[in-house]
Amino acid sequence: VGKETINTEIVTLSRYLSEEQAKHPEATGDFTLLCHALQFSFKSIAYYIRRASLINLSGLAGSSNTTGDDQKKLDVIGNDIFIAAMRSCGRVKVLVSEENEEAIVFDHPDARYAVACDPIDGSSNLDAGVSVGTIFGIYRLKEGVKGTKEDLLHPATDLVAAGFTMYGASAQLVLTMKGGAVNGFTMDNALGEFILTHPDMQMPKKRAIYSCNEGNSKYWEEPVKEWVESLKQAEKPYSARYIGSMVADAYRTLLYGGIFAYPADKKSPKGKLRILYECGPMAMVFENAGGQAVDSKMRRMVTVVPEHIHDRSGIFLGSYEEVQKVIDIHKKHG
Ligand code: AHM
Ligand code: MG
Repeated sequence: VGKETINTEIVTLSRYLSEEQAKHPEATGDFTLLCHALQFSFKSIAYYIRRASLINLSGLAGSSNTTGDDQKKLDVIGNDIFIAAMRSCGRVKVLVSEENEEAIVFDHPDARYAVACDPIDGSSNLDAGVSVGTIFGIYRLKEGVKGTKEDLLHPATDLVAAGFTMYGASAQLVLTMKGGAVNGFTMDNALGEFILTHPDMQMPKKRAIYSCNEGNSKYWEEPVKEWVESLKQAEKPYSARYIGSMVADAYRTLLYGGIFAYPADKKSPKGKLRILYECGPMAMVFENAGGQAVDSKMRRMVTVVPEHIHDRSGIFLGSYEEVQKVIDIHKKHG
């Protein structure tokens, strides 16, 4: 009879965090606590998204977010869950969320961290059951700072940790620390734990897949047009894959290789995606997994400093060689 082999040495996210903390004798445990609060918010958001159609959360909440997009009920709930988790862990002083125009400052005098997040990215896809996710970046505050939104106006090279979740067939968590590996966890619903299923993710150096909203091509600058055309005219033409949900497009790109792009264009000269809680954290993940990420000026995305907390940028991220092609074509155009 089929004897199931049971792995009794599972690495849960909690175990992983404890082991990481143990590697740093100077650590106070604050960061670990903050990550536990993050984990709880991911689990809750995943749960509510699954339940959404059942408990009739889909539909408009009747308010708009900072950019005037229609705000869905789940956006509001996801944001509230995230804010509550960050406040209650007591380790976060400032929080910037896509859903709040102003930074949220918590009254925790000893807190040493600042967090940027998009609680439910890709939410326009929610009612169609397409994968959405949470993107986050964590900064350690400089000694003695008061805690204001200016404390987040730093490049992603200053992030101590970053990552994203994708609430798909199962909830996935991709997490990386400064200068460290990229680790992928999968939510085991029966255990209620994120399990380390993709240790030390290294993305393929190249792959013939491109992912962008080609409906915008009319507005693209010449180098971008030339680049996409070259992919389509390649000896073996590239495959197009575009979900329209950054976490899902990025997750596929990380696993299979290829490139995801949302360039700045004539209609949106600053791009669409946000530096602090979309481009920056994703760029850190991709670089740590062996890929590249640049903005529309071909600067390393992780070095770009936002002037305002909700600033946007063009972005190209993916396999090392695929992004290099974009850089080379832009260089040629000067
Ligand atoms: P959101 O933060 O309002 O959800 O918007 C971000 C999303 C990304 O997930 C996705 O990559 C992009 O917007 C899709 O934009 P478009 O519909 O213009 O292709
Ligand atoms: Mg978003």
